[in-house]
Amino acid sequence: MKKVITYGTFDLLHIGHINILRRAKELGDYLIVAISSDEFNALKGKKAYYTFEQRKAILEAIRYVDEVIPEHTWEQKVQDVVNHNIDVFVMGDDWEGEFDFLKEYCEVVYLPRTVGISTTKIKQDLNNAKNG
Ligand code: C2G
Repeated sequence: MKKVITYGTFDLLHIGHINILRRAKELGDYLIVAISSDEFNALKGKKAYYTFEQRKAILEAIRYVDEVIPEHTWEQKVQDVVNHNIDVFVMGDDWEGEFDFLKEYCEVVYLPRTVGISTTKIKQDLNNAKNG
């Protein structure tokens, strides 16, 4: 069984998230998603709209996702790849090159981001609509 892992906040789930999850799953047979905890989000300078538990439940409902684990630190990736016998690590190409150190342990794939959508854009558009 070819195991794939990807990481992220996945807040306000949108088509960009679905596209990367679908393509990540296509690279293997089993997809693990490591979702940033609320505390780790704070480290990333992010405040998610949905709590970790809500984001976890939403991702677990997606057909491409087989397992969801928490992401607590930047440093846990090597341990995750080893502990879960991961074959392929996937991230959007906004992270191009950032995780090449994992190439010692598994394949590292950066996939093109979906253009024109982001959680930040959703929040901005909703805010603009509200303010007219
Ligand atoms: N993504 C995408 N297209 C978009 C928006 C996001 O392909 N329009 C991808 C990102 O490249 C990332 C994943 O969706 O691979 C999750 O994005 P975020 O929730 O923004 O995650 P991020 O804050 O980048 O967290 O340790 C890694 C970090 O936890 C990554």
